[in-house]
Amino acid sequence: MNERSGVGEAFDRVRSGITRRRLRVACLVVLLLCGAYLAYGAMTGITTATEAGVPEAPPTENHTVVTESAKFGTIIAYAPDGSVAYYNNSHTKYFDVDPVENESLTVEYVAVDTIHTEGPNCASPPCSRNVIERANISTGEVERVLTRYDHRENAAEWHDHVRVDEDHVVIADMADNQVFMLDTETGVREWAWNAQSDFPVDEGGPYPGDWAHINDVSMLDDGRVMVSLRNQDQVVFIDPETGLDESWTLGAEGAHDIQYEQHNPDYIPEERGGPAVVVADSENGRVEEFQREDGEWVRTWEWSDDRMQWPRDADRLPNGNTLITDTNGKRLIEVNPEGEIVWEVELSHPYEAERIETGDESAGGHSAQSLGYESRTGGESGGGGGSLAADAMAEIADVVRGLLPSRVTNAIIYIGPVWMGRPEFGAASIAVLTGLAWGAAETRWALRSRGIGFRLPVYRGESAGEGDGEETEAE
Ligand SMILES: [Ca+2]
Ligand SMILES: [Ca+2]
Ligand SMILES: [Ca+2]
Repeated sequence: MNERSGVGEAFDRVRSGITRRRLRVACLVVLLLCGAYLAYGAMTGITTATEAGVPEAPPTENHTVVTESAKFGTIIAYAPDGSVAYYNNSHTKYFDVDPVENESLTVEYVAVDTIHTEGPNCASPPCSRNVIERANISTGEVERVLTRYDHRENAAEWHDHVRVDEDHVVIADMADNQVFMLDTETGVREWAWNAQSDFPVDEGGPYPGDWAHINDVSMLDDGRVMVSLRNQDQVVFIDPETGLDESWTLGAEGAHDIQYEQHNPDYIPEERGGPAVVVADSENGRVEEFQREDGEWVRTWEWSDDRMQWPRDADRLPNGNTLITDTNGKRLIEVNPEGEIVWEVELSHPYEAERIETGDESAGGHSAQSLGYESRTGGESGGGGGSLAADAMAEIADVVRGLLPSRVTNAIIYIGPVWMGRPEFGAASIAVLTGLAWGAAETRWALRSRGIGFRLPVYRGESAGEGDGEETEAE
């Protein structure tokens, strides 16, 4: 008996030794393959950190300008033939960009510099220096319009502004949860609306750190002011005289089926088929449009494909198409009413785009309803980049994206390497999961060899009392 069981134990040991070795080799091979794939991505991926890395765009009518902000900031303008007409990366981040009226090749933008050294305008770094500047994309000439320092870096950026006239701008001021009109000559604030006067501080983001995250402001032709409170998931309408008009509010706190941490809503008035709002529904990974019907907002259009990840701008163009920045999908696309991508350029992390000579944002565009737009969601974008491996990695990325909360996926891509697209995200996911599984297996083997088993906190049978005998071991 003893001899037999000794042989049996030896056999088990050999068998488990082979199994372990095979598992180790398999894990190592998977990690090496993922590493090779990621290294290839690092070498061949697009990065717009330098002008030389910016890809050409397909030809289109008019100039296209786009800003970027993440690890580095850029403003890039494409000529109609698709060549890069202008490039600048001297600020830390670039956000809003608007055409300048009556100057077809000049744009006005908001950019931010992070100040790391103590100075007269920054007592305890890091601080933010928000600037408004104008750039002539044909001559390259840059003119500073306004500089404003803020005492902190986090959630102190200006993400949008509107020019009212030659001496006045309206600012979306994230640091103080307000929008205000500023006389750029005198520096005097002439009007302000603060979100704290209408919204409870226990809703939205953490107060006072990044509570409302006001990321967009628009001046409507009828005199109202439209404001995007990202962290409240709401687009609100303000009458400068009487304040918030709650009956017009689009979305609700936490109502993520309507919109989830949206960016860049554009208002389309009645004379162009509205009232409607076209908006980037960022955390839901889609762009959408709502039409005002009988005092309610009704969704009339939504668009996404399997690549779209954290879009942050959507402009309805006068030609009927929609220009979309897909930040973590790393591209700028133009979609037609049938839902087809008709123009596309790869970028590192686009924030906002303008097709200049077509008016600011959706100024010349008509509503999705009046243009007969067809909704489309979850369509194929053409895989990960053509190759079989890229397509397979992109498929795996989609599975992982489906399992993780969108905010987690977006945070990983935002802080991840700039070349990390959808296929690379898939490869990195496999590597992390393999590493975790391997680590867990090694830990378990090491404990077992020391005679330490471990129990799951769930036991089969009716009694879990001591001496019951049946141990459920973690497998
Ligand atoms: Ca603007
Ligand atoms: Ca827009
Ligand atoms: Ca835009």
